[in-house]
Amino acid sequence: MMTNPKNAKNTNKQKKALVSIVMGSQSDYETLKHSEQIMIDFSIPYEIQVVSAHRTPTLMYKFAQEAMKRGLKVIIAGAGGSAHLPGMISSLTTIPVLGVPVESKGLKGLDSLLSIVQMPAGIPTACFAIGKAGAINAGLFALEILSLQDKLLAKRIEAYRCQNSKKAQDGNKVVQTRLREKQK
Ligand code: C2R
Repeated sequence: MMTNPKNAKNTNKQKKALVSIVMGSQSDYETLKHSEQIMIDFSIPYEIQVVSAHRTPTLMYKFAQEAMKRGLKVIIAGAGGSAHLPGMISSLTTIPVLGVPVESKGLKGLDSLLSIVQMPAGIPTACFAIGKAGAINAGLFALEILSLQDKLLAKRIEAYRCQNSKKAQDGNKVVQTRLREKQK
């Protein structure tokens, strides 16, 4: 039976954040709120804050160096333009860092994408799609990492995918009905 992830019980009673969502500026929240929503829907303990490699380098350094000790398992880092934040955090911790390129005004996020994706060998930093799709997928990918140690969470992710499949099939029914009407 399919379960709605929104109604699913919290599989993780602990309150300590497992996932940290960081962004270069408050203006990135419109994008990173989609990663946050995934954590809310799946009842994953998370934290979210503005940390910038450029504007608050000391804070970024402290955050990355203490991340492991604090029990974080995954970091989602979103930034736009000259997006150094995900790579810089990766260089300071071995916790997986999932980079989300935020759409920039000038170059529509291509700059952010290239800044995150072109890491030198040795400092792996995942890079997702620009904007909302990337933020959602980074959230889901974080869940998939956590689900390696949590079978119930893995089942809930499967249920979420079933729901997406059903939505796509329902969409196809609408398209096919329109087609039949046009062919009458
Ligand atoms: P403002 O809207 O505050 O001017 O920021 C942010 O991620 C944001 O998309 C504009 C853009 O600057 C980005 N920024 C970075 C970093 N810090 C801020 N790319 C960083 O450390 O990588």
